[in-house]
Amino acid sequence: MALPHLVPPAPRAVLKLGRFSLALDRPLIMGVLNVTPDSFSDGGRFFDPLEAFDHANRMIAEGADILDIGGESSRPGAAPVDADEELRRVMPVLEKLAGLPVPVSIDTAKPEVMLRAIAGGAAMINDIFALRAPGALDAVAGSAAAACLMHMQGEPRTMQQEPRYQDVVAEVCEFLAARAAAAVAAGIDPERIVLDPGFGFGKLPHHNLELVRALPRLRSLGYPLLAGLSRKSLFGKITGRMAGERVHASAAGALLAVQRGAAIVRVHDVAATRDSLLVLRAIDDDTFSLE
Ligand code: HH2
Repeated sequence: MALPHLVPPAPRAVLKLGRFSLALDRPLIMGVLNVTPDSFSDGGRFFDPLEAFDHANRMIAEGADILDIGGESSRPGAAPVDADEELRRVMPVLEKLAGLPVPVSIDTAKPEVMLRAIAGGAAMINDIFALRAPGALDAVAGSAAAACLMHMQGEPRTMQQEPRYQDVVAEVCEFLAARAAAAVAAGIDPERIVLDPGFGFGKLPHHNLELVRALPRLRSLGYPLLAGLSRKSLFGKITGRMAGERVHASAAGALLAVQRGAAIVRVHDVAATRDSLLVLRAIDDDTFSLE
């Protein structure tokens, strides 16, 4: 399949998210805040809104540029959650965080949740279904919120059973280009769109590796890329470690994704990621000040 853009466009200067505008001249760190009992690596730890608030402040102090609150786990086999329950989990935390100087993203695929979250101050909607639910495009288009459009083959319950691709990179490119076009056609400002290949979402380990290698090609679609590799099972396969012990592998993964063109890394371990990205910057940018 011919790619829609063959020549990489000039890198975009900023990402607009609600009332925020973040410069893209350095990689951004999105800190994960799962307000769920069952997320794959931190389920139950921040279910209490006060615990969630403390963790959010810790991540900001460690260098998070964006916080991503999720009220429903997308791990294979996770129990689905209805919109009322998702709102019950997410809204009290959003209310406490909306006044902070860091944009808050809500990880949801439900238009009802999107609308309430945006009204409550969310600056970004991070949708693993890429705004495919009926009403989702309009929910975001009627606002100033940014949108992260992610690729997934299948749906979370069954996505890891037998993912198949002829050419994983071409298929992910084609999907993301089509979703970005649908978002722009619905009225979402291109400066508010982020694309994500969806590591681990209907992908075998070798598919994930191919997609990391192909980040420069995905970048040629013309939108900032988000990479969500943190603590994922790919690193379990590579290192033999459990989810909570994948900090070092995840920091390496974030670094390598940024080197290949990711603009945002979605991570659980903000301090480790920040340090690894600072080392990269010190080496790559000879104006980086060590004084
Ligand atoms: N990964 C997860 C959830 N949301 N969103 C984007 N854009 N990209 C990702 O790679 C991504 C995502 C899965 O991680 P986590 O939130 O820690 O787990 P769970 O879905 O079990 O809550």
